[in-house]
Amino acid sequence: MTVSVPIARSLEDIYTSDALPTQTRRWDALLSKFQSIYGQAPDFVARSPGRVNIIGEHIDYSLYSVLPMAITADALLAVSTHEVEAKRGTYKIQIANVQEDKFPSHEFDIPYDAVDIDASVHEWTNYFKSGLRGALELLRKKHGDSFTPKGMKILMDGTVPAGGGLSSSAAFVSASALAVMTANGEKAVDKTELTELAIVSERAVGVNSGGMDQSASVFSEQGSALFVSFVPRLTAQPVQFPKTSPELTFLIAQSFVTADKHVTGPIHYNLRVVECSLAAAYLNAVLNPPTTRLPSDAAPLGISLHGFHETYFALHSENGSSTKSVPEQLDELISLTAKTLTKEEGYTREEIASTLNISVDELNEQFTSRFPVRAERFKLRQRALHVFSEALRVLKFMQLLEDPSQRPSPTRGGDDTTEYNIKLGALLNETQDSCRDVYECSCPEIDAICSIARKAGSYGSRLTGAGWGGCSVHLVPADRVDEVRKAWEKEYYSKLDLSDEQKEAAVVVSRPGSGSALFLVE
Ligand code: NG1
Ligand code: MG
Repeated sequence: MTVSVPIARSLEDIYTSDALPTQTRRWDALLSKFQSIYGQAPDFVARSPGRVNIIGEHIDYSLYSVLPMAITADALLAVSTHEVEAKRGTYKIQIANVQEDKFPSHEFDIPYDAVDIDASVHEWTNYFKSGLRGALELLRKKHGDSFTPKGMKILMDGTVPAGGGLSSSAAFVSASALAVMTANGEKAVDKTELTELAIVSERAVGVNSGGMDQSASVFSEQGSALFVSFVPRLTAQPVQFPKTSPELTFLIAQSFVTADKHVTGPIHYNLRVVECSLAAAYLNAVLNPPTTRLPSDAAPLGISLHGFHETYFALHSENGSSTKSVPEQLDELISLTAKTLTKEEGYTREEIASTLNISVDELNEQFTSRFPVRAERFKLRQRALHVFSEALRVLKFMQLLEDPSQRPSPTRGGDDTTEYNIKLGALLNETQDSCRDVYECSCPEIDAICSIARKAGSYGSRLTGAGWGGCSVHLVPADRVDEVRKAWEKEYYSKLDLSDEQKEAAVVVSRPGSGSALFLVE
């Protein structure tokens, strides 16, 4: 079944009521600024939100399921395709940003057949170009090589903070791809196609990303979190939190430590992607029969820990299908990993290559040539242990949300809710511990924010997104929100030198928002 990106009739279709007044002002400003820059009204606005990840951190690129939700903050692209003249054989893109001092305007004459992106310079329009490139590839597949792209006038307004773990990049790339598809006459943009092309496109900007952010940005529905799975194919299922009293809220708190994947990728994000693929290859070489090859899949480097997982149980069960439940399988993988990957200090390229029975050059070619990484040793044990245990936590969290015998019920009295909330929160706290100690993607500031919150009444606190700074997410009952805020102010934010604007944005209560949408300007 295919589902198209919805066309919004009014802003009420897009935003929750608490956000409407601010959003209405913002959209009005966007439309009138478009008019003053380009001397005409836009034809449409393409919109895609940021996301917060509730649970399932750093496992999407190993193809395990995750549970994010969209936030209100988003990327908007107002677009017109009228009267855009360009040199022969090219089309013109004029692109401006509402925050023109930070993000200067550009004009590009782009040849029909190739969109050039220089991922080595960090330039804001690269995200648009990567959405453009992906969308055009898809359009060409559909309409044939004679397809000629339309020129576009664009004004962008993004409210997702960059480098904050709320996925400004996926919001921007998804909104861009949606804008390009629409500008080129695509009437109903398929959500799965849009998501898949946004995932691949974002890799063009130099990050080896998984698919969680783009899925959350495109598929989310107001009021629900989203259970995203990547195998056998991309699926996204809305999930509701039980109504409890006091209501459970998600607080998002900024650390104001900026983590820029484009700068630190080689020692952080991209390195983790490489370590996970190497761990999959290593476990396969040791635990599966000789010459077993892992299936190539949608993971950034083409093989994944999930691929190892499936291969292992197919080869180690009678008639190729395991009778164990997935949680039991994950438990088994955790103990197998602990026994097989014993080197706490990590593995050198030579050690891994010799186990894989390939040369170091071949290893570099296969695993570290596409995205640069810098490491002497690869911590395969810790990375695999985090991934399998985090995949298991996601399933446990989902079970708490979905299993009627686990959900709080009115007949079981009020204490029932507290006990339930403690269970949900404990899983989030375990994720944080694993991110900090095993995956090593937290930082002291995030650790501090989490412990301050827990002391003030949060059930569960952890980093969200890639980590190494950025944002954190906290499960807090509505009647403790003020206390948590005050504790952060006193023990964390007051010690930083923040502008009023930053103070304002430091903490937000997040309600699950809606995903990508198009708004046609009359
Ligand atoms: P952030 O840095 O929050 O955009 C990144 C990846 C995700 C996922 C998380 C960690 C991109 C676009 N996104 O999120 O796919 O791997 O880290 O769970 O790189
Ligand atoms: Mg990002």
